Amino acid sequence: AACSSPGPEPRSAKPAATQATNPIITNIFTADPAPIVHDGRVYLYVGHDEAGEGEMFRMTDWRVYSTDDMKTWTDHGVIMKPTDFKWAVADAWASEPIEKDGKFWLYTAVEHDETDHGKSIGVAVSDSPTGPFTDALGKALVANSETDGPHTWDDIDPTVFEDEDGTFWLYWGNANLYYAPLAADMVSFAAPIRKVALTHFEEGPWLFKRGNLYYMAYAGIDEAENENEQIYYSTAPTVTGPWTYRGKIMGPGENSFTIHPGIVEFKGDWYFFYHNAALSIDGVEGAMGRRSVRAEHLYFNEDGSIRPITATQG
Ligand code: FUB
Repeated sequence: AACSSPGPEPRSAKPAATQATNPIITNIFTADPAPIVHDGRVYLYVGHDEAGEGEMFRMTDWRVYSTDDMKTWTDHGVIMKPTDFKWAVADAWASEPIEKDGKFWLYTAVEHDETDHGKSIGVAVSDSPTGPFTDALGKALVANSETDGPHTWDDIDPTVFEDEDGTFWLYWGNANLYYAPLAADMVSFAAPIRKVALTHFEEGPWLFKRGNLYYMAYAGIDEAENENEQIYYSTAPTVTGPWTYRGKIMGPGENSFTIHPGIVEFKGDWYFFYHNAALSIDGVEGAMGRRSVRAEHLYFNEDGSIRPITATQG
């Protein structure tokens, strides 16, 4: 995710000229949206949900779509599969790309081939935002970041961000939120991995900056309120904190245990990408492992807080 200026003042309730239509992709099930802006277009990276009945997730590839108006989307197809990493066996879980010096680096969560590793983070690279992406390292960038971690899937959901000083930062995690600065080669760390606790944090961090404020949006659980994930956020004066909890951005995704944020500024408007499981395709109903990616406008208040967002129906 990128640094950005504060942008225009919040708008009235009047719909903006660029209105996203939901769900964005209606012919397949998609999840874990990761939008970036490049050369006047939004490139939207998603996982592809194909779970059958009784299956939690089956995700065998990542795909990219792009638009220049937030209305008409071009399908660029499959850009990579987990098995393109020789050391991985399955699970195209949440991923996020970033551009550096004309190359596109994709940080991904996959199932490692050694069962005791569980989920690990790989890094792939391409000369184009639409791929194809190839393994940049030949092994996992992160595996077992904590030998006594909470479970085997704590190394998932990477979010990557370029700070004003040119340092790239990776945050990731489930239950625990880990972070470290990337080295100039983008495939190693420049400092040891650290950990930070954020209110309600569960998974799916998305790091971005607006003006002087760093934002971490994430999926979290507040069991007193709902058993499903909701989107919360915290803000900080630096990329490493200290983080202040600021509240909820969006409630639970319809029909879905998970919800996953992706936030981007495009042509002066801010957009919040997420998924729910409200879409049915040819009589196949949405489910935990059959989700659909969507987007809404996002507005900031003068104090930098984010106005709560309600999912559009349909
Ligand atoms: O799509 C698989 C997992 O579900 C992601 O990694 C999490 O963020 C949740 O959306």
